[in-house]
Formats: sequence, structure tokens, C-alpha cells
Amino acid sequence: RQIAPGAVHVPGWLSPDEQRDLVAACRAWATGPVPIRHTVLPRGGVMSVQTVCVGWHWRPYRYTRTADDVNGARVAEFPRWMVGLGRRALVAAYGEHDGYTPDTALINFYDGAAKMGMHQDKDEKSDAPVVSLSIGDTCTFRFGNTETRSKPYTDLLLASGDLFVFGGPSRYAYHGVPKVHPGTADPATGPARGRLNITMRVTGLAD
Ligand code: MD5
Ligand code: FE
Repeated sequence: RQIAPGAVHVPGWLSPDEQRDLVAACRAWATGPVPIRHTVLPRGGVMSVQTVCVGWHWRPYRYTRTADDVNGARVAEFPRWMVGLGRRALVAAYGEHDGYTPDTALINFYDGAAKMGMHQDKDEKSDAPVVSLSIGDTCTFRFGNTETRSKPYTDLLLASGDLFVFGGPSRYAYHGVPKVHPGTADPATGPARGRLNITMRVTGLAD
């Protein structure tokens, strides 16, 4: 389960009921106050994943309360139950949560063709862990190193219900999603198609 120091994979952590409830919550957030959309990068590129945020809005490369690059609305509140879910995730991965209090979640939807290139998550002003939950189609996840976006890296599969916690020395590792495997999800728990990834983070920002 430990992939690297601080990087812990817990397959099948979410129950089918929890997966269904998270899909329903994400479906509601996808419609507003800020609709889910493909993020446009500063140089004009368009991300293939679709993203909606709760708590803080992520735009490349900072967090704001309002989605000024979408419709100007304030993002939905980060729900208390998600703080509890984040703490349970840290207990599952590390045995303790140490007061973990995530204040933002990025919800990424991958259709069958979406990918995410190798990158580091470094827009947070906190080195608290990132909690990642996968629901729906299985993907190939590429976990790299902290120095370069190329080798050495390890490819692993993330399936519906899997938890991954990235903390400590792995917090700033390069990572990406080179492939989603369409049709691999159980239709009883996942979205009708594609893959949903929820990442909880601590922005380190105060209103
Ligand atoms: C995903 N999402 O599967 C991934 C899971 C993103 C993103 O990369 O930025 O939305 S989160 C993976 C992650 C986060 C922080 C650190 C590390 C991986 N890591 O050290 O490998 O859609
Ligand atoms: Fe990332």
C-alpha cells in the first residue's frame, strides 16, 4: 500500500454507498454556482479534464473565492462532512489525522479520452497532504519523482473506491493520468461513464 514515503494507496476504501453519495454530491456541484468546465490555461491551452471546485476555486495557478475566469460566482462552501471524510482518509492511510482540515476540493471529471499531464500540485501554501478519491472508470496513474516530470516513475491503476494520500516527501512529486480505461466501472456505483477524481487540499489561505 505504501508506494513511496508518504504516498499510500488504499484500494477499495469507499463503500458502494459512499461512492454513490459522492457522485450525487459532485453531480449537484457540477451545475452550480460555478458550472463544471474545461479549464483554460494562461497560454490558451484547454485541459481535457473538466473541473469544478468547492471551498476555493482553482485557476491556473492560484486559488480564489470567486470563479472570475468562469462566471464570477463564489464557489460552493466546503462541506463539514468532507472534513470528516478527509480525516478518516488520513487515519486509513497513516493511522492518525493530526487535525487535518482540508478547505478545498477539486473535482475532476475524465471522459474516456481525458488525460492529465505530469505536474506538481504547488499552488497550496501548506504542505498538508492531498487526499485523492477515485470513482468510476479505472485509470492509469503515473507517480513520479520530485525533480523532473520524466522517469523514474511508477504506473499503477486507480479503480473506483480507491483512496490515495500524498503527503510528506511525496507531497510535491510529479504525477499525472496518462489513460482512463473506458467501460471498467461498475455502473451501480460510478458515474454513467468516465472517471471522477476528488482531491481534498489545505490551501493555507484565510478568507
Ligand atoms: C487525478 N488529480 O487522478 C489526480 C489525483 C489534480 C490531480 O493530479 O491535480 O487534480 S491527485 C494526485 C496527487 C496530488 C498531490 C500529490 C501527488 C499526486 N503526488 O505526489 O503524486 O485526477
Ligand atoms: Fe495534481
